[in-house]
Amino acid sequence: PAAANEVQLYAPLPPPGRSHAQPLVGIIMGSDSDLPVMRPAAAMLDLFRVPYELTIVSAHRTPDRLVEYARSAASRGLRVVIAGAGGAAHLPGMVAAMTPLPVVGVPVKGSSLDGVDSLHSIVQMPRGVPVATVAINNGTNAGLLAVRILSAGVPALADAMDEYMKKMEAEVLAKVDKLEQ
Ligand code: RP5
Repeated sequence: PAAANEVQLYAPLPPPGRSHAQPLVGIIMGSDSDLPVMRPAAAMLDLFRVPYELTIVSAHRTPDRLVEYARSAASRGLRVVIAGAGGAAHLPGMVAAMTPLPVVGVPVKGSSLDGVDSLHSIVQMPRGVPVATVAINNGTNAGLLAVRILSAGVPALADAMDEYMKKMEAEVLAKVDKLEQ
């Protein structure tokens, strides 16, 4: 029989971008202006049928909400948190400081400094408090990384990731063929 988490992971696909019954991944961002960067993370979770929740938590504008979110994340059943922020991007690091869950950080490019400010704010965590930081504006990779983290205990999800990688390889090889014709 399938493990409970496999059943849950492969539940019928809900409408994209909507919260699910028991989210396994929490996608949070500092502002609604981060949405265009963070929606691709949700799209990847939709693709792999991983239930998630998506909301705004600002480290600076809603500090009490940040504490409540991070402290309750694990007990609410989340297994991974994806946190995106721009500028003085303290959200991913502060979440990582208050939960034992793996945290994936997404540096969001703001209107100045090309997103390097966000990247440095997120990637330069002190020893002992890791944040797995993806490239600037790469919400897609944050979603894929969350799927990979979850797939460590779920063979069906690992198989789905393998399939995704093979498809990606085939797409590139088709381009090579076309170019070399
Ligand atoms: C950060 O400040 C947010 O994550 C966002 O990237 C940036 C700007 O926020 P807004 O002024 O657009 O709300 O906290």
